[in-house]
Amino acid sequence: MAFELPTLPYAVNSMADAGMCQETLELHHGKHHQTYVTALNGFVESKPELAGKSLEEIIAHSRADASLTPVFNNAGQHWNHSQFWESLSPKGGAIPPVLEKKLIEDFGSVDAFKTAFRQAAATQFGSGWAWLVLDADGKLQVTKTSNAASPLSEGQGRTLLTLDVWEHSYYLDFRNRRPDYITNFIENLANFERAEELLKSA
Ligand code: MN3
Repeated sequence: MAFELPTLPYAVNSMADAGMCQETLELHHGKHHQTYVTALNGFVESKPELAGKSLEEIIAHSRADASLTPVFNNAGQHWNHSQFWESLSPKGGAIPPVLEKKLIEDFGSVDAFKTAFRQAAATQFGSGWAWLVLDADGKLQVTKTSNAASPLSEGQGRTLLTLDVWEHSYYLDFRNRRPDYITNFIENLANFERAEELLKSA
């Protein structure tokens, strides 16, 4: 079974007024993410050792093997982007009560969480990702990873929310102003409802 580009859970023009235009989503999902999926399927076809493995198994298998770096990069980016589309919502930004309580418990305040997330996303040098995860001790943490790495590949915990900070994710809307893209995500686009659902089911 070939890997497939997931369908976006909202219309491509649904966030145009909230800082993510249709062209950004069309290019990012339809071109960038599709390219990772196509490349991954090519590797699976040409490397018998990958046959029948799940995406998570391919990421684990290729992570520490330098000869499989291109496999890791494309598999990781497929997983990361699949998380990212689910982390966006046209009605995002509002933090529901169970998640809010847990954020206050683990960060001291909602503002402290937002500051930590902004800091992680802004200081990820070059390309990468910022994450809200539930760690092995049941505590919320903000982490960042470079390129195609993720909390899954780095063993940082269970992903609740992520933000892509590769330039292709914000250049049309925010040019070089990554901090504005990050703040807009937290305030208007972040799907905290889903993060809470994942927290509850953990
Ligand atoms: Mn991307």
